[in-house]
Amino acid sequence: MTPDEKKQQVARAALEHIVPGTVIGVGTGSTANYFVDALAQIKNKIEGTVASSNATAERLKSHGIPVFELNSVDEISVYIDGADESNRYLHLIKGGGGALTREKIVAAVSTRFVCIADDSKLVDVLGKFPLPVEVIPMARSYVARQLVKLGGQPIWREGVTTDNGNVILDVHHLEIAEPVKLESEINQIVGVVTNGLFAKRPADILLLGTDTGVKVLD
Ligand code: ABF
Repeated sequence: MTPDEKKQQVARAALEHIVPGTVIGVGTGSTANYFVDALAQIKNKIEGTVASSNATAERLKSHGIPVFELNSVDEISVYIDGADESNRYLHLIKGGGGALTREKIVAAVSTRFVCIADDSKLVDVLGKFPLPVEVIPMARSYVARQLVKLGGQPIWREGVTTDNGNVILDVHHLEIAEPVKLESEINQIVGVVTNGLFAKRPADILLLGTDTGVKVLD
């Protein structure tokens, strides 16, 4: 099975986690895109969606699926999104697609977070995938120096502006033994908006696409 076939497989499997008649959160990236396409087939079963990026909002609307502003919604029953890496405890690295801040906000509001990914994303120790950090533009160099002190090698994702008007530093060469601790340490650096570690609020369940079918970790 190709990685894309595995992503499609888990995207379809995620439909079983939808709570009918509610608002659901929808993430960003190629796996989330397959989920949006699958969701279109059952769109009448949900009240609508909140999207974690402008790109996802456009894709949802193109299928005729209602998209609400988060501030007009009281509750999100479930958030479905991909990841760049996950460990066995469902601590994630996210943000390769640049939407980490909105993804973290939607995940925080959602009762349940269902992560969908192909099996190449499961790792023993997080950090091989460079950790994205969203930063207020004027603080970029300062934040980069602080990240070096934490043992990483930050690289500015040049030419990229997030949906929130900020920049991204991708931090290479981190071996993340304590994801919850590092997530808070990076968030303490003045000028950091969010980092791509989803450890304090991990996924509740991980659906992994494999050659032998969908594997469930929770
Ligand atoms: C988002 O999409 C991210 O947080 C992560 O960066 C990415 C995963 O991409 P893909 O599904 O294309 O592998 O959920």
